[in-house]
Amino acid sequence: MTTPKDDKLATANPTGLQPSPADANRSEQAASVLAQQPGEVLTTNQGLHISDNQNSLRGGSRGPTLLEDHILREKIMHFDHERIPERVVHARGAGAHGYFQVYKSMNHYTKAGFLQDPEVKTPVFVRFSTVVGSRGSADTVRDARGFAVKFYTEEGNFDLVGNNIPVFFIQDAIKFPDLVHAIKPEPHHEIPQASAAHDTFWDFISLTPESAHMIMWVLSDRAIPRSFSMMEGFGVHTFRFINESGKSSFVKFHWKPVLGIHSLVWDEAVKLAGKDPDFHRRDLWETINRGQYPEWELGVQIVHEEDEHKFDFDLLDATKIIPELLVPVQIIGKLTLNRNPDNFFAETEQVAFHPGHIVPGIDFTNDPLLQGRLFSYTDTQLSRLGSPNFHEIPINRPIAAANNNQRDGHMRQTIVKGRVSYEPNSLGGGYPMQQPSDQGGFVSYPQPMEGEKMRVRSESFADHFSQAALFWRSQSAWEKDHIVSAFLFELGKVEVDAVRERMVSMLTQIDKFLAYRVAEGLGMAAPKPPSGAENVKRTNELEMDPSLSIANTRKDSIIGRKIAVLVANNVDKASLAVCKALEAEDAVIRFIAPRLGEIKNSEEEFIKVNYSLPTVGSVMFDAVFIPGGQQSVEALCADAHAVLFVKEAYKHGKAIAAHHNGAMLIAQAARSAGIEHGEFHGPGVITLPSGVINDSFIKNFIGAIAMHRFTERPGLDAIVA
Ligand code: HDD
Repeated sequence: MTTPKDDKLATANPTGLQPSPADANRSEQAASVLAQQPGEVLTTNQGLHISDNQNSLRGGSRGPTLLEDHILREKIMHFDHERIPERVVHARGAGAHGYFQVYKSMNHYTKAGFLQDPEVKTPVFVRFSTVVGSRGSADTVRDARGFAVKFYTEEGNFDLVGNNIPVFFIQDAIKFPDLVHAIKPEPHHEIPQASAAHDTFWDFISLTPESAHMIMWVLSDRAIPRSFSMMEGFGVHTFRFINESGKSSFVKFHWKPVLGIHSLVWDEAVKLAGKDPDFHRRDLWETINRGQYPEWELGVQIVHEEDEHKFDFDLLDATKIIPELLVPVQIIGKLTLNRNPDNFFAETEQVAFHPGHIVPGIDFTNDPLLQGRLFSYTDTQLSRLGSPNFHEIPINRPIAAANNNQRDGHMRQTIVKGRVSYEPNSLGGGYPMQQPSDQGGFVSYPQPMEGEKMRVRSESFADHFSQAALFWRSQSAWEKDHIVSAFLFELGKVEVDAVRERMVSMLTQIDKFLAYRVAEGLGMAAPKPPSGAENVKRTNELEMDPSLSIANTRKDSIIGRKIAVLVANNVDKASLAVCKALEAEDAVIRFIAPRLGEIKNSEEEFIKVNYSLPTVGSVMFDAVFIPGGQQSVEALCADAHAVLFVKEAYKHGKAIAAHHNGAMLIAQAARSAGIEHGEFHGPGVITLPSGVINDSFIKNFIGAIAMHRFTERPGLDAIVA
């Protein structure tokens, strides 16, 4: 993680409210008005000073409000129109500013300017999102997460509009409206919100075998990330890199989180939706404010043009990955998010991404999903942001100069001087004029085209199950358990038997045992897989790929991990040495007590309580520490919230540590869980019954937090938390 200090961007910051260098013609006066902080005097939109903002204009103190009240009418009118249409998908999101730096020049593969010079910091704005829910839905629902990055490069904006899952549900964009209609709330009663667990979605999926691979990812823990900064991102499609001499290679983009990939478990996700529906947004906001800047490394998988057909799947098929075992990911740079938006609406809500925003050196392929997206994104901004001038909204402006003859339209900001708004012209000296390709002007990659016009899916897109099966085989035992449970939840909510049956039948083509477990859990008999289905192992015959399992992620850091310290009056001061040690590793300490306010430690010093027990839950934290102190621990043992806190932390496999008689609370929680000898034990439960806090205790606790979760504890299934 980087520290808050430096970060002078090589280029001007385009996304603050300062005027962008791109807008040479923009009126200085308008820019300074835009840039104003809230002023001292309250005014109307026309600048009239307001003397009374408490009372509307009436005829007499008890008389009717007068239509004449222009101040009232202006204020209410503006309020009435505050909301703009939410995004048709990805409505709920959170954004942040930052920068990207390449590690070494990529000129061998691409001429893209921002991928050449390791000294250059390219400003970025990133928006993370859920896909299905409305703007007000909860963060922790089961869903793919959007991971959209706008690079403000010197050659124009490049938008990498990806997800945290490397494949998609469908192969052709013409199916997108059907997919979205199926997964959104059902149209007759608008139920359910932000959830795929209903008939129409599974009806569609069960009739759309190309979705099998994506479904496996969405039902895995990837779809309930612990944090935006602990999830991967993917460009999904195969793109092209083009170098200076015009040579093209295929490229897949990856974002690898520096903190590793970590997820919630379903029970946490469900509880968080109530305890803290803004869990991911808050986490992003707070980590940036603390200066623990989230980071991802940019990786690329490069396939030479001549190798296009060496795989037994099609690179143009967005339901397929290129397994990392077949083409390793080269790490080429780093993205750092270091500034929160000043205003959610102006920046996060109004940012407009588009996979068609590319720069010289990057180009499209014929992926039919990507091709359809190229139409959709500009089009949607017209109704969402209300005008073809959405590129003039500060967050969307390129830092590269934007000069053309597009004019007018709703909400036009730029005041272009002169009489010329056409090309070619002589009256304007010929400007702005085209730039020849050998001087940097964009030309599309001259890919040869052939064939007749037809509505057809290529035969090379026909295998829908090999990679779904590869994903399943690559999962650890506990990940497989979580996937099965997810199917049982999702399909358990389906009301039409035939839909469930078709889904189980689809699963037989992925893995017979998976289908059997799901069928059994749903109280059905698993059908036999179609003949030959089980012999299919294609994708160049890999048995598994370790990069597909989050069990293999790094587990050596506790940066940004939130540690709940359960305390009450007379907590032992010496125990609290643990807090300092964890803070030194950049973990976040929060004191939680039965009530808000302050408590006193054993030496009569005050400790400010961060949260009261009834307002939080262990689901909001990564680990629990219970310091010693007879009176403190007795108060916690008598508090049902504290007991539940520890019980849930144990159930969810979190690190739990206790000093001295702090262990009494662990025993109390175990008893409440019906554990016979009143002991929670197993990996990740660390106690120090006597003696002072020592290095080995701290080291064990830190190691346990970094592990993220212990799935092998005894008796977990039996504990109801
Ligand atoms: Fe999309 C938004 C990602 C397929 C049409 N999409 C949107 C966002 C992300 C993605 C991250 C939110 C951007 C933001 O934060 O503002 N979409 C994807 C990925 C896809 C994909 C990774 C498959 C690989 N999308 C896709 C298709 C279509 C769309 C096939 C239509 C044919 N997507 C849209 C949209 C949205 C959008 C309707 C809604 C809001 C917006 O564009 O600006 O145009």
